[in-house]
Order: sequence, then C-alpha cells, then structure tokens
Amino acid sequence: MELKRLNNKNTKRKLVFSLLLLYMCNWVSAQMINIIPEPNSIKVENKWMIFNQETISISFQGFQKESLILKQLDSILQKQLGISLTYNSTPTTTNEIAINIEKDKSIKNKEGYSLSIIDHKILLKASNTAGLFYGIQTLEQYLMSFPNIRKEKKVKEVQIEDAPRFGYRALMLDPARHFIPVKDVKRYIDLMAHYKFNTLHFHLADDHGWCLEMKDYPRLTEIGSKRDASPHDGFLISGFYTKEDLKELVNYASLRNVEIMPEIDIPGHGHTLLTAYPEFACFPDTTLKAEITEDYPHTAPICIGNPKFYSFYEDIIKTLAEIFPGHKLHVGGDEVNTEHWAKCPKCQALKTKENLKEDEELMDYLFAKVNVIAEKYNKDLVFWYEGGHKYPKGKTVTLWRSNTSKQVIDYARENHMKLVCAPGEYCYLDYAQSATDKHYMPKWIPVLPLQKVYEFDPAYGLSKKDSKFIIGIETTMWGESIKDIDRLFYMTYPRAFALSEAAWTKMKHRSWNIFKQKLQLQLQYLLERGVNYRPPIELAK
Ligand code: TNX
Repeated sequence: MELKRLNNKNTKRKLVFSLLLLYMCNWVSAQMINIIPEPNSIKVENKWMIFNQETISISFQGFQKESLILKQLDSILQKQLGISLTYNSTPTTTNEIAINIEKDKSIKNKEGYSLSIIDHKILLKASNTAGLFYGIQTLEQYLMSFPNIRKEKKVKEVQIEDAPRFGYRALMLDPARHFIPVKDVKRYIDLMAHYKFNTLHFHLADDHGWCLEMKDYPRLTEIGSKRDASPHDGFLISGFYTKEDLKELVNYASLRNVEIMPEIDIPGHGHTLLTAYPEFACFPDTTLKAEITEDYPHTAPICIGNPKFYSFYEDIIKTLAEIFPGHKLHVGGDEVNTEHWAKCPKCQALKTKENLKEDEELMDYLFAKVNVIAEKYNKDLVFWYEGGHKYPKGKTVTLWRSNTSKQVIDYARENHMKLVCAPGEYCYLDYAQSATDKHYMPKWIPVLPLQKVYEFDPAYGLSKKDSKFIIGIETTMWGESIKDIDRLFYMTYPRAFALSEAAWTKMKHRSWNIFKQKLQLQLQYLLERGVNYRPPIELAK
C-alpha cells in the first residue's frame, strides 16, 4: 500500500500497528483466502490463472448491462491488476481471459451466486441481481487475497458456490440521537453491502430527535429535530431527512441489495413527538425539552386513550409507505413507562371499555390497531420484544434484551412469530469493545469484545428445521454516544465482520482461528477506503 495515500496521521499510525501485528502473528499465509463472510463452498485449485492482457471483456447473458456491476468491476480490476474492462454483447470465444455474467434460474436463493475462475474464464452466475452483486464483492476479496497480485498478476483457479444462511441480515442506525448526514449514511451502506448485509434498520425517531419530515406536522422537525448538547458531544445537535433525501437513500441502497426498514418507535421513546405536539401526551406539558443526560429516565409514552393519535399515526405510516417500498416496518414498542396511563382518565376509560385487566394490555390494544393500519399500506410489522405482551400473529419480533434468548425463542416458536436475533450480549455494537475503551459512554455500558461477537450462532444450535422462524440477525448501534461517522465506523468494525459471518455462513464453515487470520487484510481494505475502525489489540497479545 502506498503510504502517501494515507494522509491522516491516525490512519498511518493504524497502518504501522497493523503491519506490526501482521509480523508478530504471522497472520496471512501465502495462500490464505480472505473472504468475509466466509463462502459456504469454496474450492481453490492448484493451478494459476495469469492475467497477461491489458483489457478484459465482459458480457451479460440474461441480465441487463448492469452499470453498477460494470463500475465496481472496472475499479476492482484496475486496482488489483491494472486492467480495464470492455463491454461485449456476446461472450468471448477466443482463448483470451474474459468475464461472462449469466442468469442461472437453477440458483434457487435470490442472493446466491456461483463464481468460477477457471480456464481463462471468470464466470459469474446468479438468478437475480442481488446474487450478481454479492459475486462481485466476493471476487474483489478473492483477488485481494493474493498479496502479490499487483506484481505477479495471477490468482489460483477457484470454484465458489455461495448463498446466505439467513435472509435477513441487518445493521441498525440511530440518527435520532446524533443526526447522520445523507452522505455518511451512503458510506455506511457501501460498506455494509460489501459485507453482504441486506437490511438497514433506520431508527428515525426517539426521545432525542425526530428525523422524518412531515409537511402536515411541521413542528415535528421544527422542534423535534433539534436538541441541546449531550455530555458526549458538547454542541447543539440538529438535522432531519426530507422525503427526497430518504428516497435518494432508498434508491442508493437498493442498487446495493440493501432494503431500508424505517422505525418510528411507539408508544415509548416519543419524547420529541410530545415536545412538538404535547396534545398526544396523557398530561400535556409545554415545557418539555429534548436532551441526552447520563442516565436518562424512561420518558412518558403517548396517550393510548386519545383517538386522534391513531389518525396521526396513520399519516406517519402513509408517509413512510410513500418513501420506503420495502415490506417491513418497525414500530418499536420497547421500554414503555406505563405510570401515566394508570393516572390518565382517557387511558383508564379505554381500559374499561375494552375490558382490559392491566395497564400493560393497553399496549396490546395499540399494536392490534396499528397492525390494521399497517396492513392497509401492505406493511409487515416488527416490534422490539418485551415479555408479557400479545403481538399481532405472524409478525416479527426482535430479540434484544441480554440473556433472554431462550424465553423469546420459545415465545416466537409457540406463537408462530418470525424472530430477528439481536441479543445485547452479542449484537449491541454501541457497547464498548474493551474495558479500557469506554470513552464518551455512560458508566453502565457493558463490554462486548470481538471474539464474543464471533461466537454468536443466531439459531442457538437448533437445526434448520427447528429454527425456521428465526429469519435473521441484526446489530444495533444506538447513537447516544456516536457523535459522527468516524465514531460510528470505529464502533462498527471489525465487530460487524463477525456478525456478517454469523448471518451469512453456516456454522460448519465458521472458525474463529481462520476469521482472526482473515481480519488483517480486511482491516487494510478499510484503511484504503478511509474507514475508521478499532484495531483489535487483544489479538496481539
Ligand atoms: C435500550 S435496545 C434501547 C435504546 C437505547 C439502548 C442503549 C432498545 C430496544 N432500546 O433506546 O438507546 O438501550 O443501549
């Protein structure tokens, strides 16, 4: 790598550190194949393919001429081999090296692909553009695995057949706590897509910020998108996304096989909503103010007994449906403080009318109502799982509370729910990476080291048949202490590498020892892309 390209001091320091680690651990053996997530079948041949041409032709059979694929491939080939790409409408039949892209309907998984580099041909097959995209990501990492490729211009022949273990592979972003500009969200998407995550859970509203512009409710952003400095940043935070911003992100993500799933968290975590529109509270308070404190208390929820709330929430769902074409919609449901409902005449009248015994059951009532609205807009609801509630049948719950896996899995199985696994003890990327790395965080934050994250099996040892209802995995990146994109990347990588493998690769093909060895080149790749990360210093011991 050219040192002069790494202009930032910190980056240089990281590079030196990384090279030192490389030397100390003898991490990368000559033919180590550094693909993350590990493909589910890879056979490296003992024969070399030598790239002795200045250009390589590419053809598409059964697919359109995909401009993003062309652009990515061209830059990969330029960078690794100094070769440029030329488009051919039919596959090359001469003995020259060529790339053929083919539609193959026998590849059942729409994200699956087959990549072979054999006998002068790079053949990439998929039944869908998602598979093509993933094949290109794998090709890039495969070429990178040959440390002398730029000089020797050769790689071993290989046959890769690959498809994901889980169909739902998500990272979560929380612009409500610290706003994340569109250009930074795009950078985040670029990288997550490269590591084969396919869902960005976008937490658009919380106690500390409202990020969705709604023209009919201007106070949501006029008031709800601004807050005072927190103990972690020291400056005023503000920002929101217009409809156009969000549509731009949706398109950008979809080209990279990422679906954006929005979330507006109700009935708790709605402090900014109640600041902007106090009439939706049980006890309207016009003096409310959004702020992040060291240990903020659970704020008052919206008033479930106020019928006007439901038409407001329908407007929100309608707005989201106009922007986000995806099927899934997260409506939160976590950490609700029911004290206000117990004292609120409207909530108590509703409780009597609906014949409910406990105040908590008002939440089940709310979710049933919201589900009816969501179905009208063809949305499939997702909830943060909290014990003791009745969720609408067949919907998705997210397992998040630490050490509750068994009970949530049993609940989801028995009640025919779909389950996303994001347990705190493996997936909370806002937790510190080591005990000595708790800067900017509140004291209660636990430690979640890379190795622990790697140990996560989202199906908890259950067979494929017994874990059918587990649709995938999610990492959460709560934003209270994430003040900018550099911090965001620092908290995400390399732990997201570990989770990408947990989501994509079958357990029998995963190994911590091999993963550790693959890490080095991947971290170098981040450096080359100007992405901040936390060096895994524990591994150097
Ligand atoms: C709990 S996890 C929350 C978030 C906080 C997070 C801090 C969940 C569903 N709710 O609102 O940001 O803890 O780790």
